[in-house]
Amino acid sequence: MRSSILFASTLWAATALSHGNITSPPARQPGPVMQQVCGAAAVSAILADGTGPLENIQSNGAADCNIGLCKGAQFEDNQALVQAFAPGEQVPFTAELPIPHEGPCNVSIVDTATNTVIGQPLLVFDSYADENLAQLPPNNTAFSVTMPTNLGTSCQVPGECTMQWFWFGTAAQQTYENCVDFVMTA
Ligand SMILES: *[C@@H]1O[C@H](CO)[C@@H](O)[C@H](O)[C@H]1NC(C)=O
Ligand SMILES: *[C@@H]1O[C@H](CO)[C@@H](O)[C@H](O)[C@H]1NC(C)=O
Ligand SMILES: *[C@@H]1O[C@H](CO)[C@@H](O)[C@H](O)[C@H]1NC(C)=O
Ligand SMILES: [Cu+2]
Repeated sequence: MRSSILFASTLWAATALSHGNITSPPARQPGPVMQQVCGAAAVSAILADGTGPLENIQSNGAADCNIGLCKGAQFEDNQALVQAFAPGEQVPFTAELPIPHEGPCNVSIVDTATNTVIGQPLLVFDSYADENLAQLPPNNTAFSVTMPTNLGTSCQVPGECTMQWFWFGTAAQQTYENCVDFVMTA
């Protein structure tokens, strides 16, 4: 009995804490504007665990709050984090995956006004964060993307585009997102 209670609480801790996020480049954080748009509970959920899935984040239901884009984190709270990348530049990423969940992952450029992907994804893992492997491949936590050379005048204004890391743990049914705000330099 005691051991099953212990087991259950260990499981609970495992599902409640620490799943994964991007550690570099700097990615969007929650802030006061997110609190206005999505409510205090959504901000608290991210502050409680910055590696948790979207499914742990409760929206206030407002039309302007989209937890599915950057976990609801707002550009206005993150203007100091905007990166500048050149066409063709290789951008290295690091991620932490304290609790891996096997599933697809990708990095794509998203038009923030419409929440649509621009062009092709920059990187695709058909199988990412596979907890059944003895060790995760090194490219799960250190990878790089090549910035496209065909964006034209898109993504030159801060906030227009964001680079979103997206991972879905298939069995866990958990979705992870982080957004790196950037501008393309000419
Ligand atoms: C990643 O999670 C950690 C631990 O909760 C948090 O301190 C950090 O701000 C998170 N980073 C991002 C970009 O979400
Ligand atoms: C990224 O992966 C998710 C999960 O499989 C998928 O829903 C989404 O369409 C993918 N994005 C792109 C741009 O391929
Ligand atoms: C990551 O590394 C694994 C193992 O070496 C390889 O099979 C896979 O193609 C790599 N994926 C990407 C997106 O680079
Ligand atoms: Cu998880």
